[in-house]
Amino acid sequence: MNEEMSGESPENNKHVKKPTTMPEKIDYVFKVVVIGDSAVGKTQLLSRFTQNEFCFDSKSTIGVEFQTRTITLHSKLVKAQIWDTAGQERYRAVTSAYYRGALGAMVVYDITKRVTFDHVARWVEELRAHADDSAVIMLVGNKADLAEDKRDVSTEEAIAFAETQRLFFSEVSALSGGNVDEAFFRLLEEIFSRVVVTRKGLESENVGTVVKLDGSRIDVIFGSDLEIKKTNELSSCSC
Ligand SMILES: Nc1nc2c(ncn2[C@@H]2O[C@H](COP(=O)(O)OP(=O)(O)OP(=O)(O)O)[C@@H](O)[C@H]2O)c(=O)[nH]1
Ligand SMILES: [Mg+2]
Repeated sequence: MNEEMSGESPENNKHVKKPTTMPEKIDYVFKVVVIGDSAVGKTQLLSRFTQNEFCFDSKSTIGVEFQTRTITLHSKLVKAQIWDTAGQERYRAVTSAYYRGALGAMVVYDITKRVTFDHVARWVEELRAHADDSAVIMLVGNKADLAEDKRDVSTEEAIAFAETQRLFFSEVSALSGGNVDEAFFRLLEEIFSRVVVTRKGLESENVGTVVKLDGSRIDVIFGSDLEIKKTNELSSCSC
């Protein structure tokens, strides 16, 4: 008997179970931090990657925020937890807590502002001082949509710098979305192979103690000195 014939609708029939949404089973949580000078486009890169959105009137970030996107890598569900903080010096009193537990980092500069590229070495230094040695680092030149008229840092120079510092490199545009997914996926793939594949190899060889990094082990920062917002649960636009 179908619903129309019986006169019963799922709402007035107590015995009809409402469909429940099964919580997704996350296999791994990867924390990635995004750093770089103010106004290079860090927040908009996160918005583009996690929500496919862009805001022209983006406000400077104050404190710390994170956004997440769940992706599938090698048949595993990976939650990328991407952390964003202020590039402005006066808001940056939180360094070690921010870097704690990060498996990857994006160091962002603006290809139209030379000074933001000149500061990359300092950002990498800070990262290496605070983050785990095995963290995967990617240098990201943002605002590639402005490359034709306003470029101030050549791709060749950035590649040469990335090579000397052993960083992955990508030029992207948060505005157009060009290369954004590719850059994040490349970083997350590399984390996956370093953290998951390497550790599995070690497990199978029985070398040392291997901690499986899974959904139950998230290094989330809590502290009274930090202002932390999970932005993608607040509003659809980060402006
Ligand atoms: N043309 C262009 N503008 C961009 C791009 N990404 C960001 N912007 C603009 O650059 C400005 C700064 O972007 P934000 O994402 O707020 O920069 P931020 O690095 O997070 O800055 P802080 O939070 O101060 O550290 C905003 O006006 C954005 O609209 C891009 O890919 N292309
Ligand atoms: Mg910001």
